[in-house]
Amino acid sequence: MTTTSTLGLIQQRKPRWAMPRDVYLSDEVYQDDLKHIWYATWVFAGHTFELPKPGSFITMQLGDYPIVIVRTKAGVIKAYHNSCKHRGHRICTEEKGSSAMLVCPYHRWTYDYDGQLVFASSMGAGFDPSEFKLDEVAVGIAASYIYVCVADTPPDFGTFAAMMTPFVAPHNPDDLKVAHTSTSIEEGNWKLVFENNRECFHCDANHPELLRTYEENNAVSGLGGDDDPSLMAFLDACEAGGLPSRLAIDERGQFRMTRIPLLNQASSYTMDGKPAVNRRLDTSGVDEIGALLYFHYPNTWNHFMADHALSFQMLPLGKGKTQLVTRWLVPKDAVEGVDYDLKHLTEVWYATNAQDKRLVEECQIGVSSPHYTPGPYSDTEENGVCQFVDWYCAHMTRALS
Ligand code: 3BY
Ligand code: FES
Ligand code: FE
Repeated sequence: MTTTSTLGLIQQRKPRWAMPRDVYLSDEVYQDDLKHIWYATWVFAGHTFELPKPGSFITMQLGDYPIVIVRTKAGVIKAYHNSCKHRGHRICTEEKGSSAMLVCPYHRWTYDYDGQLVFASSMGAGFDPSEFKLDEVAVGIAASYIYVCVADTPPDFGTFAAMMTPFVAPHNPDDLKVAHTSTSIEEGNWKLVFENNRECFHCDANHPELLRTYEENNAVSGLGGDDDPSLMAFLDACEAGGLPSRLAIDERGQFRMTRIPLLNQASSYTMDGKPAVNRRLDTSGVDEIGALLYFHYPNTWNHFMADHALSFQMLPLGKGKTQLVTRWLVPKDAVEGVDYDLKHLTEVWYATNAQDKRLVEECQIGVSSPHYTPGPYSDTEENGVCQFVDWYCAHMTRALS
């Protein structure tokens, strides 16, 4: 008998083979993904520098949960369920901004940034505002990265923060700003988006702009043979300059840090390989520091180069629809048009993202065919995809058993 439960589908998957069709298509799997991954683990929400002062806020939609993230009067970053305690209207409806209080647009219930209801008109005697405090969402912060978790009892954040911070901190993440953001809606399941990201097997055929500077070689990402002498010399030089660089990976595979050299002495993901910004993020004094790569499942991958950084944030909008937000990060005192040119900075990843969006969408169409059957992974080029799928299957098996 064919089983269609999430666990049954996962058990059907052969090691080092793509996953069965319904893992991407079924409502039940999507609900299980939300419940056991998106609502149970830490999700990247934005950067601390996007909340520059008390009163700053950003909002996000995490599955069915609208969330608002604020910087309080005391300067602390907090997150709340963005749903009014009166009749449920979303309190904060803008993507980002700044205001003295959180005022619900429906009937003007007003909350301070500590979540206290401080104004509600015409509620009569006996109404006690202290009973209508906003509900907090857990926040974890590491090296400018704000993560949120809507679980009642969030899993440990400290292990990730302790592994990630030494890698990212030398790039001075607290002194960055967002130079540019792009939001793309991809008609594909979120797992297809991450699978696509975790291999460069598709790069030769699809990413001419990226391949000017990005080395399509598994030996550099800690997923293939690791003893290439020039790679070792690169890693040694970076580490001697105080930049942790050698592969570090979570014991369950949910997050990973590693540094790679860029191609042809390039220092940035630009069309000419030259820096896009006339500043350095790091103070290592090492000429070529390549790119620090970090991912955290289920929703972010990141690149830190000498002159700028890129953060990618994925959020599911439905079982076959995913939002991808790309942020280009530059030193906060860099001035557009003077210290960097926006086109030079963004053109490679604009092209790459558009190419990847197409790949994901075509993959969703192909996987949706009743005729689709999973195929085997390359034993040299798709170790990263396999690592993601192994993590996913192991995580879901633990959660559902
Ligand atoms: O998309 C990424 O982040 C990685 C780097 C280049 C292509 N891909 C494997
Ligand atoms: Fe927010 Fe009425 S629903 S004030
Ligand atoms: Fe790609």
